Amino acid sequence: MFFHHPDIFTLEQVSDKKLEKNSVRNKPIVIKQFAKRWKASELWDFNYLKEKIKHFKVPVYNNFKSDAYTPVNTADAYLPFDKYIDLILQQPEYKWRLFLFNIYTHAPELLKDIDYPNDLISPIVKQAPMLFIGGKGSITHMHFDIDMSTVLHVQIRGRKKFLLIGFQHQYDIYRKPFEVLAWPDFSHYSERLEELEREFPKLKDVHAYEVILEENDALIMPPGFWHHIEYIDNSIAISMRSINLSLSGVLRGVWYLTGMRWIDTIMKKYFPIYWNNFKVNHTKYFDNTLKKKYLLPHSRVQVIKPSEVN
Ligand SMILES: O=C(O)CCC(=O)C(=O)O
Repeated sequence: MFFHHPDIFTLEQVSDKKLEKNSVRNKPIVIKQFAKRWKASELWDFNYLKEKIKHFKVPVYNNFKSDAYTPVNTADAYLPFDKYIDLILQQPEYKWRLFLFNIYTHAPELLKDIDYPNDLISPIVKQAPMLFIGGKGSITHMHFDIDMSTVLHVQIRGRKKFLLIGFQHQYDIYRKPFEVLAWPDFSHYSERLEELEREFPKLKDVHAYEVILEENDALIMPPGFWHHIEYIDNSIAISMRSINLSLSGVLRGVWYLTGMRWIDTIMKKYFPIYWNNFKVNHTKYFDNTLKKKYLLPHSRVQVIKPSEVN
């Protein structure tokens, strides 16, 4: 993999309109100390969020990569928010994530602590400011956002490391057919790069960006950008999105959100082995070794998922 740096701006440079909207197209952009003006920057911590969200049941996800049997878009568990936060605070090894929690719908009181940055990405989907929380060591596996929108990700507490790869590399990173995910597990990729490239040789052609987002920093991800995220600390972040209004963006977004996801959901539910093997056989650049690794036997033996093992 070839590593590049994103463009880095200060808030002043952004306010001076030095950041042209067009430059958001193909390269990730970091804006240092972006959220400094937000009330959230001062107010948000785990206790404050506990007071606001209380025991509302939230979807949480573990660090296991999804497999042939993982239902599409389903959380690994549902917990009362305050209990989930206590687990993060009391157990340093608790690596579970709260993913895509919509504060507009479920905690609108928090909206007064943030601003919609319409001058940066527009039109912003006002109804979709999403909260992301996770314990130190949590991992959000490599994926791209299914709606092909531009995403502004704002880090409020803690730090996170992002590995970012343009959509055009979808086959070089071995995208799973009919999914927004990739076959390789990029967990702790920095320490395992050679091993990863040996197993998945096309990764050698990939141009990637690495970003460490610190408190108050914001990251703009262009439409379709693949992202893999490692939580360096306990973390609180929020993301906002603007729909990609280009014709290809709209067509892709609609197909992915409706057709592709629907087909994948049904096939995974009723024919998981057949569907997995279909995907393996239709993954571009899979050699025989990789096929062997991921093909599942058509046996009647009951398979126990890693998440079911105590
Ligand atoms: O921060 C995370 O864990 C996930 C963020 C993400 O996937 C997104 O903003 O689209």
